Amino acid sequence: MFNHFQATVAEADPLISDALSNEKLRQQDQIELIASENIVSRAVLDALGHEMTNKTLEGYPGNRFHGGGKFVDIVEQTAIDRACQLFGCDYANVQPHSGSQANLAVFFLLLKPGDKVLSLDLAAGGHLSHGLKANLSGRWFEPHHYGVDSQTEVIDYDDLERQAEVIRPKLIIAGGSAYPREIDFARMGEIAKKVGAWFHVDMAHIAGLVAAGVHPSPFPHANIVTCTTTKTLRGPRGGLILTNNEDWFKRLQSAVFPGVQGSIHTQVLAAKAICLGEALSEPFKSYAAQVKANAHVLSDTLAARGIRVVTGGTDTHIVLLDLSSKNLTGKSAEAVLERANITANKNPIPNDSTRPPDWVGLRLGTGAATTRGMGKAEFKTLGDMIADLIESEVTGNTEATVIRCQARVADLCAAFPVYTQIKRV
Ligand code: DSN
Repeated sequence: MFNHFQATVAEADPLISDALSNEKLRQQDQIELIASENIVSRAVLDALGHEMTNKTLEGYPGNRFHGGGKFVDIVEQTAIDRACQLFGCDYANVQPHSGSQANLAVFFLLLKPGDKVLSLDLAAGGHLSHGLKANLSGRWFEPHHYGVDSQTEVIDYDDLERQAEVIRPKLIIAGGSAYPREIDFARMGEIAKKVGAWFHVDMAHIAGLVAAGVHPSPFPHANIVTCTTTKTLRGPRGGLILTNNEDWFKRLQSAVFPGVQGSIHTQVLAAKAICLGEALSEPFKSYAAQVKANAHVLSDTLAARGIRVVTGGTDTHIVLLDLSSKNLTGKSAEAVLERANITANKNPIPNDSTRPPDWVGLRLGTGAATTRGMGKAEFKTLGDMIADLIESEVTGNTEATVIRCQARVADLCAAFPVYTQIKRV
């Protein structure tokens, strides 16, 4: 007889069980180069599947709307303390269900509908939750965007300053999803101060690099900082909000709950606490340094093979390719890489089309494959394979290259397994 407490997914729901098993195999068999992905530790995975998921709680540690929260209080307080220690700030809210929710809470805290926001243009590497017209942030507030210099493709801070002086935004946002270079947080903080704006840094992609000290910190320049715990921080899906402003923090607590969220994802808080603890460790510092070193190798290899790297390189885990001179779209490059079991994503580059199928950018990131243990030699191999695959797509003669790369990827995946070796039936 079916036992609610004992039946495994395979017994309870074969359809979903198959999808889960196949996803696990996919992760073992493909090399993940999507810049927003990573591979969490076994400890983080265990926490995500823990019975703590059954607990409903609203409010904050020691001040809840439901009983029975004493163990979740330990988890949440630990996550808060570790986040503050890791990023060198005084206050952290660890409850946001995602980076976009964290950003929404910041908007709710600091803005009134119709207020002006100045953020990085999406095609220049910004994020949809920073004022894209199709997103609530762009509908309820007045979005303005700064871009990058047409030659260097790096943020033109003088131009940003001129724009800020004319627009007089209430909030200036730094950060995004596909900006591969270090951001001058000090300069942006000065510009915000000069025009009377608050300065918000969304460090979602680079949080792990900041945590490890291999990328400058937004503190003390930013008034408020958000991030996901997912990407280079290598934790569960979710967000954080950090600040040094005590007055704001009290209001921020209510901006998150009940402002934009209800009850917390208790088991995710446990996973966040674990990943933040991991990020405080020495091995994580070495990991983050390797992520950057691998990105340099990947970028240099592709550039040497005649593929244009946006901004001419990278200071982070992101390598953004411009395929326009190859007459290829990011979509077609993504597809040929996937046939060879290398996963990446099409992305806009500065001044790209607004239509995703026409984008000429391909975004690569080194976070996940570095977690598997791949180093410079493997990223040189990957760079050469990607160049070969792109060239084969240009000539329209992909078959032999795809087959050769599939074999090489299989060797690499076997040499750098994820979790334990997966049993195949
Ligand atoms: N913003 C999306 C990305 O960077 O891929 C998801 O986090």
